[in-house]
Amino acid sequence: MRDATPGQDQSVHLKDYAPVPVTVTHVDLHFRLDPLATRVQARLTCERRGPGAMVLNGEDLETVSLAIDGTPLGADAYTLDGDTLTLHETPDAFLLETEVTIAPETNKALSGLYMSNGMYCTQCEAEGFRRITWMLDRPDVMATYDVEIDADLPVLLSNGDEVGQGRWHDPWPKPTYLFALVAGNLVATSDSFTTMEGREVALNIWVRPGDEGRTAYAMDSLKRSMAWDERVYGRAYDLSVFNIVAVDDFNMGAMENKGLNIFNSRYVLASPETATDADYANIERIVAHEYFHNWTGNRITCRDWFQLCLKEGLTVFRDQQFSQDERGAAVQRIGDVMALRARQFREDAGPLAHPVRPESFVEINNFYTSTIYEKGAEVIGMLRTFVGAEGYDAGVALYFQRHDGDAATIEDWLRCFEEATGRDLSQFKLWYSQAGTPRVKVEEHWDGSTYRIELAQHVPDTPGQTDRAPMVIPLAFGLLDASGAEIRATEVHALTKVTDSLSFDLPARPVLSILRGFSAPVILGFEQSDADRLTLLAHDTDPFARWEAGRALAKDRLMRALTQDAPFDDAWLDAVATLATDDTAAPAFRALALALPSEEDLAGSLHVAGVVPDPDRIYAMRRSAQLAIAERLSPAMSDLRAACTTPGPYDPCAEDAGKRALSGRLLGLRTLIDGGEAARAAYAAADNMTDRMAAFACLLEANDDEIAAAFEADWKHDRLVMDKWFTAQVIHAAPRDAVAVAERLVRHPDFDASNPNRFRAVVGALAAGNPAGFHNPSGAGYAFLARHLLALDPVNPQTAARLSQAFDTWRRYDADRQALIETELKRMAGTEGLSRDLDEMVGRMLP
Ligand code: B3K
Ligand code: ZN
Repeated sequence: MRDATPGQDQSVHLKDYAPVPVTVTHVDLHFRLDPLATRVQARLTCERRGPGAMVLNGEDLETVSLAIDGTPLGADAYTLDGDTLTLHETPDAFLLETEVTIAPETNKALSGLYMSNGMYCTQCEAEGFRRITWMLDRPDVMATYDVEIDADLPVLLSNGDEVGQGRWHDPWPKPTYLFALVAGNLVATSDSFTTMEGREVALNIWVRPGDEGRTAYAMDSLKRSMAWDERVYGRAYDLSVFNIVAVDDFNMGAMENKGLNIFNSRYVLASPETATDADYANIERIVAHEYFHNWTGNRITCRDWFQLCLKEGLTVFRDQQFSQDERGAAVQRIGDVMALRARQFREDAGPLAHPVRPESFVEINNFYTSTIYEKGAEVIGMLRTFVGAEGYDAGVALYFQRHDGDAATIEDWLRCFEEATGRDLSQFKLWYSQAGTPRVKVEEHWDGSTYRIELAQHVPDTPGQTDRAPMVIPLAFGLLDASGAEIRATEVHALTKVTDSLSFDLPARPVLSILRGFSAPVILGFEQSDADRLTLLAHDTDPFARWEAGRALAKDRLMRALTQDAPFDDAWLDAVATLATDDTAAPAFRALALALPSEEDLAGSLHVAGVVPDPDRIYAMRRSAQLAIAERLSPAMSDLRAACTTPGPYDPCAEDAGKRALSGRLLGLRTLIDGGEAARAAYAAADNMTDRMAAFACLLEANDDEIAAAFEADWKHDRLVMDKWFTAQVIHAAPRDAVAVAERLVRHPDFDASNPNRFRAVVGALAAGNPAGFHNPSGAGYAFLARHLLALDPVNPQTAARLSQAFDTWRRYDADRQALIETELKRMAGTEGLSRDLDEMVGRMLP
C-alpha cells in the first residue's frame, strides 16, 4: 500500500487542466557533476501570466539556496512541502535562482540525471526533470535553455548548438521533458547532412569506446529519416548538430530530447555478427521515430500529458509510413497489425483498457501504452483514409504552420483537418474518447442478382465506459469473382451508424475482400466460407487481406481443434503448402503466412468465444498444427530451404531479411521432424546472428543439452548478445521447465536486475514469451513474476509497473489460476511502500 493520505484521490484529471499563473521563458543551468553530490544551479526567467502562486516541482533534491532577483528568499516567502515549492508572492517579471544537490550514482530509477557505466545521462519524460532541479515540470511551459557542464570528462553534451566546451544553447523553446545532458568517455561516429534549406548538420552517434564499429546502420537510418521527412512531410532539421547517444541502462527504447536523442544501446548498436534482422529493422524504425519527433512532439508539443497521443500516435504513424516506404508496404503493414492485435487488442479487452486520450491517471508513466502509441497511430491512419491523402496533407500542413512552437491539443489537431477539408470530424473524434475494440459484424446475402452486405457495429464495455455511441469506421473493400479476378477495386465505405448495408447488382455471387489494408482497428465478425477464404488467399490483390484470409483459415482450424478435437484437414494443409512454395510471392510474405496465430491470440479468441483457455492444450495443439505443416512440406523442404540462401555477405536489406525469415521458419518446422539435425548444421554454418539465433532457438526447442553452454562460451563478453541468450532459453523452454529455467537464469552471475534489458530478458521473457510456462498450473510462474516485481519496485518502479501488465489477462483463466493470480496481485497491493507506479497498475487489475 502506498503512503498516501487516506481517502485522498491521487488522480490527475483532464478536466482540471489550467494554465500556469507564472511561466518560465528561459532556463539557465550550471552543472558541476559528481556521482554523489552534483550541484545544479538554475536561473529561471519568470513571467506572470495570471493570478495565483508559482508552484514548482522537485523530487529527491537537496535544496541549498533560493533567491529572487539576487535576494535570498526569507522563510515566509515560500513553502517547501514534499515535492512542491510554492512561492507566495512574486513580481510580474523576475529571475528565480536556485541551487540544489543530487546524487546521480544512486539513482537507479533511471529517471532524472543518473549514471550508467560511468557515464552521466538523463531521462526526463515524463516527469524526470523535477529530479534534477526545481522547475515547472509540465509540457505547456516552454523555454529556451543555456546549459554549462563542469566535469572532468572528455565529452559534455546537452540540447541545441554547442557554444563552447561543455556549453550549449538551445534556441527552440521546449518543455522540460525534452531536456538532456550526457557526460562521459565516449567516442563518436560522425557524418553530415545538408538540409533542403541548405543547412549543414553535423551528425554524431556517441558510444562507449569499442562499440564504434557497430553504429553504421543507425547513421544510415538517420540520414534516410532526415531525407524522408523532407520529402514526404516537408520538414527539415533545425539545429547545426544532431547527436545520438547509446546508453546500456535505459527504461525504454529511446528518447527524442531536442538535438540530443538518447537510445537504449540495443537500438543503436548492430553488426552482422551480433544483431538480427529484427534488430536492424528496430534500429531503423526507432531512429526514424525519435528523429520524426523533432517536428511532431518537439516543435509542436503536447499541452498536457492527456494529449500524449498527439505526439506519439502521429509519430508512430509516421515511422510506420517510413518503414513501409523503406521496406515494402505489405509486409510492414502485416507486422504492424500483428503487433497491434497482440498488444493493443489485448489491452483493450482487459482491466487496463483506456481511451487513446485518457481522462485521468495517477502515474503518467503507466500510460505510455500500446493504446496511446499503436491505436493512436491507427486513428491517424483512419483519419487519412477518411479525409483522403490530399486532405490529410493539407491538414498536416496547416497544423505545422499554425501550431509551430505551441503546446497543442487533440482539438487543435482535428480543427486543422476540419478547416483544411471542410469535413465535420465530431463523430470521428470518438476514437479519442471511447475505449475498447469495436466489433463489426458482416453478413452477406445473395438473391441471384443482388449482392447485399449487412454491417453492424458494437463497442464492448470497458472499465468505466458503457453504452457507447456509434463510431466512424472506414471499411476498405473490394470484390472478386469466383475465379479470383477482381471485379471491383478497393473503395472505402465509412460505417457511421449502428447498422448499414451495401448492395451491388451482379451477374454472379462475388467474393468479398473486406477490411483491406486493415483499414480500421476493429474485430470483424464475419463467417466467411472456406471456399471464399481460399480464393482470397490465392488471388486477393490486397496483400493484407490475402494474408488475413490465410490467418482466418488457420485460426478456424486451431479453434476447432481446441474446442472440438477436429483434425487438421487436407484442404487447409494444401493451401498452406501452396503458398509456402509459391515462388511468385515474396519470401517475407510467405514467412508471415507460415506463422500460426500465437498462443496468446488463441487464448484471447477462446475467451471471447466463451471457452476457458487451457494454456498447455493451446501449446500442444499449436505444436501439432506445426507438425502437420512440417510433414506436408517435408518433400519440398530441401528445395525450399536452398531457395532461401542469400548471395554474398550479410546485408540487412528487407529482401535478404525476408529470405532469412522464411529460412528460419522452415528450419523450425524441419526441427520438429529431424530432432535438430538440420539446426545443428545451420548453427555451425551461420555467419550472422539472424541465422545463428534461428538455429539456436530450434536447438533449444529440440532440448539440445549443450547448445546453451556453447553459445555462452562464444558470446559471454557481449552484453546485447547475452540478452538474447537469456531470453531464448526462457521462451524456448518446454512449458513445464520454463519457471525452473528462469529461476536458474536469475542466479546466473551475469543477471543484473537493475539493468532493464537484462531484467526484461529473463523476467519479461517468462511473463510475455512463454505463455504455457508462465501459466504453469502450480502458480510458480505467477509467484516468480510477483517476487521479482516487488524486488525491483523500490529500485525502478517504472519498469516494475510496466512488466506487471503480464497479469492483465487473468480473468480469462480457470478458477484455480485466477485464485493464484489474485493472491499475487493482492500480495503486491498489500506491500508497504509500494511505488505509485506499481500501486496504480495493480489497483486497476484487481476487481
Ligand atoms: N517519448 C519517449 C517515451 C518516454 C517514456 C517515458 N516513460 C520515447 C518515444 O516515444 O519516442
Ligand atoms: Zn515517441
